Amino acid sequence: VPIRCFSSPSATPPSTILSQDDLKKLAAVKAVEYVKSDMVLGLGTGSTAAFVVAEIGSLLSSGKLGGIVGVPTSKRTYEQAKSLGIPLSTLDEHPRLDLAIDGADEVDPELNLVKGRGGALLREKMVEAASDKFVVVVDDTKLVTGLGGSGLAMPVEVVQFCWKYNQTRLQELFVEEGCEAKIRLDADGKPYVTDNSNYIIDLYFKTPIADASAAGKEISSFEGVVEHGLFLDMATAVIIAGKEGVSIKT
Ligand code: ABF
Repeated sequence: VPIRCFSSPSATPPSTILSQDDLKKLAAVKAVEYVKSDMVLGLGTGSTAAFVVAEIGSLLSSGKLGGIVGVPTSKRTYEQAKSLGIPLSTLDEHPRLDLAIDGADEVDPELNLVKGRGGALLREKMVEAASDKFVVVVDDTKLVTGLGGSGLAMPVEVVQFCWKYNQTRLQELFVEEGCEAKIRLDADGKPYVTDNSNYIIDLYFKTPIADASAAGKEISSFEGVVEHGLFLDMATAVIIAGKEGVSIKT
C-alpha cells in the first residue's frame, strides 16, 4: 500500500509516495550511519536487513567504508553479502562484534522484539547477543503495545524429533493468551527446515503475552526447544520509518 511521506529528516521530498520497501530502505540507510570502517558487523536477515547489506556493499565498493568484516545471520544473507564482496567471517573467528543491524517482526515500547518470521532466529540471536550494539530497522507497521499482539507468528525453533510433542506443550503453556501453535510449512507443504536443520513452531496469540520474560524462560526450559523469537533487552536502538519520516528510539 503506497504511503505518503509528508516530512522526513532523511531529506525525502515532502509528498513523495513511498512504498513499504521505500520505508524499509530509508530505515536501513539511516542504520548504516552507525557503521564505521574496520568494524566487525552482524548482518541481519529479511527484506529490511537486505537493504542494510546492500548499502554496506555499496559503501565498500565506493571506498567510503573499509576494513569491514561481516558475520551473516543466515545462509541467505551469507549469499547476498558474498555476492557484494563483503568480507565474511563467523562467531568462531570473531566472538565479539562491534555492531549488528537487523529487522524485526514486532517492537514493543521498551524495544523488546519478536523476531524469526524469516526463519533465522537462532543465528540472529547468537550474533546479536554477541554484539556491543544492536540496531533494529523496521517500518512502523512493526510497532505493538505488547509482544504477540500483532496476531502474527511468534516463532520457536525446535528439533525435528517429536515436534508434535513440543507443539502441544507450547500451546498448553499459553492457554490464557488463546495460543494456537502451528508447524511452519514450506511452499511444498512440508515442514520448513531452518539453516540449522530444525523445525519452527509458530505461536499465534489472541492477546499479547502477559509476561514476555517469564514466557521466554518457560519456552526455553522445554527439552527440544532450540531457541525462541522473543528478543528481550537486546536492542540498543530501533530505527523506525513511517509516513512522518524516520525516527530513532533508544
Ligand atoms: C529478520 O527478518 C527476522 O528476525 C524477522 O523475522 C524478519 C523481518 O523481516 P522483514 O524485514 O522482511 O519484515 O529480521
